[in-house]
Amino acid sequence: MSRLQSQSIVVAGLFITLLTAAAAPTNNVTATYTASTNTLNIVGDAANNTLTITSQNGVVTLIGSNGTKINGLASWSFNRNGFINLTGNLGDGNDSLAFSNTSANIPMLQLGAGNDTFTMTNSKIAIITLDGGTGTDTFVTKGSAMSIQNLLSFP
Ligand SMILES: [Ca+2]
Repeated sequence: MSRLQSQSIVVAGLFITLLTAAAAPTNNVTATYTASTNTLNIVGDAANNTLTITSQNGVVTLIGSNGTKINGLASWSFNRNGFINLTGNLGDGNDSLAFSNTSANIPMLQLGAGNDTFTMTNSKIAIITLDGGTGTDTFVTKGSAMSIQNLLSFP
């Protein structure tokens, strides 16, 4: 009797493990830069995507942290001097996007469901539409200049 119970527990444990592995998001942000429209598009997955976008010497770099990869890499860059257009959707999860030393127009950026954070540091940003999605979202600015038209779904 006790041997049978032991086998049942093992089988149930395996089943749960397999389901968890199949549902786990990879925590990757797909980033593309289209030079003709000067647009950086970022698409997150269901994980808690955490990334920084920063600029130096004509190079814009996206850096993942807390397990987030950018196009499967720890960081990803493209050449661009001056402002960029930023679009995208970070999807589900508690996403965190930090914007540092970069000038940008944001025609449309969705942070998706979850408790998301958008932080700007030493940046110049014109936001047309920033949609926080469901959840309790946080908007932080440090030493930045910005103009905002639509800030949606923020407390
Ligand atoms: Ca996400």
